[in-house]
Amino acid sequence: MLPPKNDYISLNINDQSSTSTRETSKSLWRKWNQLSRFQRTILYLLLITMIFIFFNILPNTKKTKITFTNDNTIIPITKKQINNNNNDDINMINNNQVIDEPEFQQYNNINDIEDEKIQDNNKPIGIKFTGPKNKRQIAVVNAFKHSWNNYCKYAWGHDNIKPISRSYSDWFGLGLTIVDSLDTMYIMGLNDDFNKAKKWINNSLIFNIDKDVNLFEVTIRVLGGLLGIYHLSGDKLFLNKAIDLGDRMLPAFTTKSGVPYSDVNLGTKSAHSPKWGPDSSTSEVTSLQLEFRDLSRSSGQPRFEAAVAKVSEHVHNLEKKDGLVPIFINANTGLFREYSTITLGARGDSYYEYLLKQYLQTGQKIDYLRDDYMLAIHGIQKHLVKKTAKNKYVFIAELIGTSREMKPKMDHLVCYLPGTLALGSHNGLSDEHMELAKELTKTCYQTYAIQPTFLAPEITYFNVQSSDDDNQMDMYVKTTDAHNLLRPEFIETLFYMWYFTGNKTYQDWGWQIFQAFENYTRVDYGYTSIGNVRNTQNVRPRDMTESFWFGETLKYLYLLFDDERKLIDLDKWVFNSEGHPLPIYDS
Ligand code: DMJ
Repeated sequence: MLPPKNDYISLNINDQSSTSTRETSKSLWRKWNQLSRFQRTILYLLLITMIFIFFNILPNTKKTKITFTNDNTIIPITKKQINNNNNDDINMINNNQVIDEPEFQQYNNINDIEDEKIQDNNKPIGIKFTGPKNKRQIAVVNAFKHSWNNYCKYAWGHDNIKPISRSYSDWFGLGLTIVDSLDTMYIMGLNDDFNKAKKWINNSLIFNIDKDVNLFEVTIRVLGGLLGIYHLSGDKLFLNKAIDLGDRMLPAFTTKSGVPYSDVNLGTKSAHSPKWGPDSSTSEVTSLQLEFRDLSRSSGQPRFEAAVAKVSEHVHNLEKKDGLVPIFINANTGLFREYSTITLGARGDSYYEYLLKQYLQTGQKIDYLRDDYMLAIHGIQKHLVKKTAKNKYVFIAELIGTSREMKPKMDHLVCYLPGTLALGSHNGLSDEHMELAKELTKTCYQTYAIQPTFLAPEITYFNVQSSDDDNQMDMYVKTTDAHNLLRPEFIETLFYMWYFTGNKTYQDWGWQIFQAFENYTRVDYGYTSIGNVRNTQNVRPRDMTESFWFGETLKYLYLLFDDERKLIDLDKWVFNSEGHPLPIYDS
């Protein structure tokens, strides 16, 4: 008889439970009915508020991204905000039918990218800028507007404006001026202009074109430009374009040595040496790393970083002259062209710059980059640092060809070096580097100040032999080198020197040079390169505005006149060789 007993007990319990539940609900219902209408309304409102909080606020606070305002105040962007933007971006890209690569399709789900980025980066993204703060910055913005408005009118979509003939020129056919200008406009707070440019990027920047381009130039200007503005604005459109471009450039690295060819066809994805010879330039193959690494870190796709890290490691293992490199390297053999010139100018310059900047970009964790940089600066001090006979101006000479004969000549391009030295010194590498930086800054300033236009020539020669002639000049310029292309290097250096020392003299020097640009390069329809800095009566305008005027020269001027030195935090960002800021990672 046991089973029935068990059944009974079981039923009894359930019955008790349901009875008690019924009793409880009855009593709750009774209590509810006893409430006044006012009390019930309050409870309804409370319930609605709790439901709202549950569905709208809690899910978004789980994943927030950190962003910095121009005051460096941290404000969170919710994932919902990001996703709203992303949907627009995806639609725009689909309309353009850019998504045609298998790798690229992996990014159709933008939420995946967001999750990835939140997990492994947490880098500053989506900074807001509020425009010029003082008269000098306003003057620079006005110069930018004068150049840009005329570009929009007469050269829209082309690489460069020709501001005298009111026409344009094309180099790669990639709208270089637009891409190089994006982050400058963003930093200057020129929002309408920026949005107009962004639309063009979305609708008209197409990489599937059967055209050879220079790997280095497109990397620093276009890839760097897209990544820089991606990080500043947080807009995925730019990252997606960058991934497409990166994949089109990767075939350049499929050489025996891994050292890339100089030229690549973005449409056919085939690569080759330059037309003029079998070699690539050393600075070019070693100045792709910041951009390709950032592309990998931002997209979560390691192939870009893998390709460029291999080049850096390869060059690291090559024999050098006290850390100094010849300016040509063969992509097939992977060897330097023996006895080619050693210079910190054309074809050598950014090899040294990217050793330091890669080291900083990767959180100062890759020792060989720092060691190669330190060795190179030591080599520069040993072999290339010279002084003029009269005023003892310090400059960086070149070692020419087979004989490695010293040539007392310095390209304007070398004037980036003091800024780089100051950056290294700020990061604890050497106080001595800062002393050299200060000396070189003075010399570069003189290359401007001694010219009647107050503009530096492309190349300056130096007198190192003492002479009895009291009129002997420290510096002189050859007729063929007397042009000025609106280059940025010295303004870039002044920005770093101002940023790290707070010495206003550097700002004042920049202001003098800016006024010289105003006086001698400003024309009715923009700013032009000139052929002769030595003659105020006839500077021989060349009818050309290079894209680095927008991307670098004017940007660095604007940053130089940032009295608070807060716009871009150099402990969080590193500028690529074309002035585009990329985030610093932990490793
Ligand atoms: C720019 O394209 C870059 O700064 C590059 O590193 C050197 N040449 C020009 C500016 O002079």
